[in-house]
Amino acid sequence: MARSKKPVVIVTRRLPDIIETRMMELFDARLNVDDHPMSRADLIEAVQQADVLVPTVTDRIDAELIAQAGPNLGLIANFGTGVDNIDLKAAHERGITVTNTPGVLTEDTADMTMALVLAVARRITEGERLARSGDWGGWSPTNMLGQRLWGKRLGIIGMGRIGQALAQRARGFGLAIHYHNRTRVPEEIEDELEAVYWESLDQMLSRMDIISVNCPHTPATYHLLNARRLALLQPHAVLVNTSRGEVVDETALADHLENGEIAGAGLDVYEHEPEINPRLRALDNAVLLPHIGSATIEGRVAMGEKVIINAKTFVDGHAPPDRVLETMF
Ligand code: 8YV
Repeated sequence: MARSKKPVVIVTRRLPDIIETRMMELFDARLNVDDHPMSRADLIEAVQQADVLVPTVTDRIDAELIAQAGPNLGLIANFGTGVDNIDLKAAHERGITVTNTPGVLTEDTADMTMALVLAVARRITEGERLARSGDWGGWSPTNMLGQRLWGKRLGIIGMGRIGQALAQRARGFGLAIHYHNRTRVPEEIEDELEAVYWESLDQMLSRMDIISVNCPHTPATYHLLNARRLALLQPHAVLVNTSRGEVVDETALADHLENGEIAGAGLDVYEHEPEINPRLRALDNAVLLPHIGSATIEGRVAMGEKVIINAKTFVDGHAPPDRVLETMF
């Protein structure tokens, strides 16, 4: 069969209509109509047929898969900012360009992080469950007391775009901003956010009231918050993670929450998605969301637009704007 003249773009999940329509105009776009995560066999077929593959966080694009890529696969245009689902080294060794969608989900993810801080500190979901249960005995001065945010210390692990957007919001809630990052951010940003830099993550952990994980998942950040580091947190501390589950040792976190060694956790991401550790699911002091940190209509469309720009630029023979280099992570 003659190959279509338009480049074959295989999209592993359903995207907003407006994005799919535009993709079909521009490319020979093949959509995964049932929207289930692709099976390994389907992914192998996809990398063999595609000129451009558009995966999401639910697709594992590892070295073994990349080794089976067909001769035409030139671009992996990830629908997402985090690229821990892709073996960058294997892709680059094979001459495959990788792009992502940075910047357009910053504000939404920062909003959701702040929402989780509030939900845990002020016991919002617990209160909602009580209100719905029919068991609420009426107002009492000691009912469902949470923690005041105003005047507390927020420690942000990873002061990139999302960390900074979170800091801006948190300042409005009267939180003092502290952070740990691979490298110190420029002085003007520190000044604007009145942010205190901690070179030692361990020291920062032991001094904070709230900790937010906003760094990418890389080999260096895998289980960054392990049992030893979680033990440094104060008993009233709240931990929030909207980054990647793998950054926190989930079993150790469940131990700490069960034993009251920290006050609560707000999680949007998990080590083995879509499975959520049943021990976490059983806890009242854990607020659990199903990886929806960036899930807004506007955000998803903007992500799709970035994918289209990256793919179109690439197939037209130019360097796409959001190239991901191995050195970035
Ligand atoms: C996305 C995310 O929803 O972009 C990311 O890195 O974690 C999410 O907000 C998802 O990854 C899309 O693939």
